[in-house]
Amino acid sequence: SLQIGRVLKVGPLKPSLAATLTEKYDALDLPLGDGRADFLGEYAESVTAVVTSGRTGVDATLMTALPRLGAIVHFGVGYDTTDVALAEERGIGVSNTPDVLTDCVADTAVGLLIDTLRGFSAADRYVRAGRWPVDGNFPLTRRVSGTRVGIVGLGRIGSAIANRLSGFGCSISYHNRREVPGSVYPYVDSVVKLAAGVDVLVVAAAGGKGTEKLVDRAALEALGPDGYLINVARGTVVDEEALIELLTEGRLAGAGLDVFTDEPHTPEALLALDTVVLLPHVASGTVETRAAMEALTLRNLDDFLASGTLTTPVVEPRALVR
Ligand code: 8YV
Repeated sequence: SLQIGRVLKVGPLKPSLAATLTEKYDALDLPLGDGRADFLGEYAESVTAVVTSGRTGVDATLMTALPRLGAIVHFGVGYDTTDVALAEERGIGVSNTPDVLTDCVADTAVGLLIDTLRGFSAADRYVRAGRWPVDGNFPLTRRVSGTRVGIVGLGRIGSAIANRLSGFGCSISYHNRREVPGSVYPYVDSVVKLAAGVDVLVVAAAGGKGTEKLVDRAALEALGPDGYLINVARGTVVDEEALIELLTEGRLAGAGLDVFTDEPHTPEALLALDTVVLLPHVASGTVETRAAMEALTLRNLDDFLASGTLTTPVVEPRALVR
């Protein structure tokens, strides 16, 4: 007889998604910490699909503990917390939720850029602290329209950011793993060179081992005391220690950050800096986009359970695991 196997939830998920997985798919929650070994002893053999998010993912240890696993379905476009190389080796399919969040993430990048250069969050704090009548006009800030912007990672999201900023009369250039064929924007073959020629560097590259500290100390130094860094990708793509040091010493003008290396923790040193705008990883966080991400997550799961394929695969499932 055909045995579909179990769906396993790994890590915290959007509550409505978690509820649907429980009610419609009889999915189980992987316990955190202590109960995990006992749970795996009982259920590991039956699990064929995992639903997780970029926050948690499936590492080599968990993947190895699930011998019949056929698909890892991610809520989110990023999947750097999952060992994709091992999944590929084992024929385990991996999916994400591309496209549906591109607009909101690009909107956030532009909003964060404007906030950082114009100091809106700092100005808001100024008003709330009652300083306007006491200290007078807020200090002058930096013009956004017409600035030179370098995009690190000209994928779906990077391109959407570039298109939006073109509307602000910004001159756009980019760095990418490889030159993007047909792109109207000039390609620069290193991050350091890109940083040296722009006012603002916007990070929109995928996370993971291949991009760790891609924006390194040398790139941040090249950006310089009048330069700004905006990051809506992953904290790991930037040398965070160097970033903090340069911001603290005034060797970078400012930064707008939606992502950090150790979320949900944010480095203490950044909290005191008025030149920095800090967001709690909200770029895709609208009602509309999160609903679309949820629907696409479930479509991937349905496809896998029905036919062993994925709707939006980053790794195609090789074996039909039932
Ligand atoms: C989060 C994101 O994943 O899609 C991504 O890669 O970083 C975000 O959309 C989302 O909050 C789910 O964890």
